[in-house]
Amino acid sequence: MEMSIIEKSPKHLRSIAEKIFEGKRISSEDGITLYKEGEPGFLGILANHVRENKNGSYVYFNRNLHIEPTNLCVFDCKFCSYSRLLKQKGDADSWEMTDEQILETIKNHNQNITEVHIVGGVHPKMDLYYFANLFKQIKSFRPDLHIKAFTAVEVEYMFRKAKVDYKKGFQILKEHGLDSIPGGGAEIFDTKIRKQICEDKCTSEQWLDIHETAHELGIHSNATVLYGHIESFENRINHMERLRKLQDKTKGFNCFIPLKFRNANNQMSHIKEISVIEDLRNYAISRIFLDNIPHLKAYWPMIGKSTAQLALQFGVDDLDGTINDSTKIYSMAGAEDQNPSMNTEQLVDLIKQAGKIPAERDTLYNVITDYSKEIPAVQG
Ligand code: V47
Ligand code: SF4
Repeated sequence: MEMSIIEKSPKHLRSIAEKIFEGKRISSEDGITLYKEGEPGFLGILANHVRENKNGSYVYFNRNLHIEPTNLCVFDCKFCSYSRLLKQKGDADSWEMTDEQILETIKNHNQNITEVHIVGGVHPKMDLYYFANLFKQIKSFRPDLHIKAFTAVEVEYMFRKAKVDYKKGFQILKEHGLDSIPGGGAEIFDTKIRKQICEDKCTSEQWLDIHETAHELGIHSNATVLYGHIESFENRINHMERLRKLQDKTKGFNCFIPLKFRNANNQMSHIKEISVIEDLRNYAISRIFLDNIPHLKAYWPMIGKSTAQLALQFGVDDLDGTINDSTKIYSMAGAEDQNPSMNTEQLVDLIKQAGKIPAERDTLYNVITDYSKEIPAVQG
């Protein structure tokens, strides 16, 4: 069956498939050909081959808590449904958490979480020393809790305001407890597209420089792409090519997360969302192209649980976490699930139904529970 799909493909597609089966890197041109011509069945076989080599049949997840300190933002990204401009401060749908509220949220949360993920709008008062102090307080009562915080966009603003360079800024945050940074804010690196969808925030070069500096200091990170709006296949491949090049140098990216553009309640609502088939093809090509990034994540609060489950056949090996608070980024952008939450039992079932092996991980992919080896008491 597998061979027949590959064998009956045109010669130029078969030669790309051969490279992949031989463990060779595909070129940007190959990547564009796959986007233009690769059928889902063909791409699924190749992506699954790559994921089996890297991660076997494991599908990873973690127990995490998302905190979004504010949705007030100095920037005005056209695709963003979540942020509110400063003039909307005080409106019913804008919020600002105090440091006490953030600390209380963590203290009151289920103690078996291993990670807190802190991202939000870029508040005009966003202060490096304030957050450094907050991290210190978090670590004082949960020293083992991994703090994954601030996209490159937030970091660029915060360090610029504090008048420190990226290295110094990260050194300060790290000393106070920052462990890693998430992958947001990358959007699309192409300058022309970036200008149309998010012209006022950090540039692509700054995003890449910030991640490079973090990696040099031993701070791991993730990378994202925002796809399915006005970008071309060439733009997507160019985006991944720049990430692949940086990863060759630093090896600091843990995971790649394609983020599907959702069109509700934003300035790009006139753009139609792409199909699930296109999502699956995109996961597969990302897995094949980014041969040096160990993991590929389907972020289920954004894409939905069913598509995330399907994506496990298209190279995905990570489903983020058992989010049982509410991240609002996607519910406000039109995701089906308005209160995204899944407990461990539901996540484990979803993975098993897809014929894969669930594994709870920490942020750095050390396995905490391998579900092929034991049946632990399931906790919520
Ligand atoms: O940078 C905003 C995206 C990102 C929309 O590192 C949208 O583990 C689709 O990066 N449609 C922030 N996407 C979230 C993010 C993230 C999420 C989960 C895990 C990790 C990780 C990172 O959300 C933004 C932007 O690309 N976004 N609006 C929208 N309408
Ligand atoms: Fe602000 Fe981030 Fe929304 Fe852009 S995507 S407007 S930086 S919250």
